[in-house]
Amino acid sequence: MFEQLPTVPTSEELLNKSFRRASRAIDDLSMVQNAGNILSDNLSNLIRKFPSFENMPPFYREMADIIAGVDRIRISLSRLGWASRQIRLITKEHVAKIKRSSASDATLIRKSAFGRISSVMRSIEKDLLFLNETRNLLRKMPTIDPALPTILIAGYPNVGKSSFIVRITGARPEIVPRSGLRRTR
Ligand SMILES: Nc1nc2c(ncn2[C@@H]2O[C@H](COP(=O)(O)OP(=O)(O)OP(=O)(O)O)[C@@H](O)[C@H]2O)c(=O)[nH]1
Ligand SMILES: [Mg+2]
Repeated sequence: MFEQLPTVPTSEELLNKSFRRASRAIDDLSMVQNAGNILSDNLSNLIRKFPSFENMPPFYREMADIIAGVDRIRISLSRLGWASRQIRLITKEHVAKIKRSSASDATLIRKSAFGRISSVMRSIEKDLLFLNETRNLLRKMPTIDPALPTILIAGYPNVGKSSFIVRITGARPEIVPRSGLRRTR
């Protein structure tokens, strides 16, 4: 379910990548356009890679809710969407300004665009970090096929759950004798 989630880059990584690529452009106008497009596209792609919690089986939605909080994930994703749209607007606005300006002013306008884009990216820094942590946790979740019956073995520590699974299946879980008073796992 969550195995395909890509790593979520940091604000700085995204900014470095887009400004580095933009610096190869032939003029200020293309620099602004390239940096803006790369960033807003990267952000919308990230949002799309996260699954829709509405339509997923309840097992996964509840696991995600326990692990990270579905509402918190939704809020962070919507802030990424806001940032993507904001960067698109800044880009459009500054590209229009450059078209109307002289070559010497173009560089100043480009710098102002980069400054505003950077501050938008800084404002979603925590959301990107949170989504990356969430992604790392979600990827470790067990995959369960809803088409197959699922059996859950639950019980107090050290009562023989793993031993039972060994007897009835080919699985090899860890079996260790333990005092009932000490919870190590
Ligand atoms: N006497 C006796 N010991 C058992 C039985 N089943 C398991 N044990 C022993 O009890 C200990 C704990 O067994 P586990 O299968 O690891 O128990 P568990 O419920 O998986 O334990 P946790 O995973 O720590 O919660 C091991 O030393 C087993 O050898 C049983 O039927 N009789
Ligand atoms: Mg066990």
